[in-house]
Amino acid sequence: MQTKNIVLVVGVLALLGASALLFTGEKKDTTTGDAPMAPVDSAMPVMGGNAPEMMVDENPDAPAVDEYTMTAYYDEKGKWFSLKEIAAKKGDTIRLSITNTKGMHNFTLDEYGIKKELPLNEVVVVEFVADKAGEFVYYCAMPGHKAGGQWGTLRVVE
Ligand SMILES: [Cu+2]
Repeated sequence: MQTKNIVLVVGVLALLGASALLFTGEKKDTTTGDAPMAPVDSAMPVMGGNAPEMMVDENPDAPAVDEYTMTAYYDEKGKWFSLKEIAAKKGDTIRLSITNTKGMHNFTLDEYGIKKELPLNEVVVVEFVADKAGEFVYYCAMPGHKAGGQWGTLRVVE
């Protein structure tokens, strides 16, 4: 997520730079005319209107590393993962840092062949490439924990 944002910011900065150059070029061309102020006013809204459109197209298929942090625990109401949903684009790397703060738990994601024990008060990093599209349920395979609420949805879109 952070990587995506940085890429976006860099893209916007590059865009602003390009717009400035473009703007300077137009200004030079039009100053040879009779009314130098008029082109400046008319050019402004056009620049503003173009920027958001181009931001959407910024690296749409670039793979990213999605980092998440969650805890595994239980309370009087059930057993839980603090994160109920993870969304990714196919091909993204998902890096989950999980800390078991109470009880005995594991992180299981059958479709990706993942089953990691979560020792108490240790950060366990689960990292994999989301190379299968669809909706998958990650859960704790300790008896009764999934039924007690300890599961979430991994949503991978094409
Ligand atoms: Cu559990």
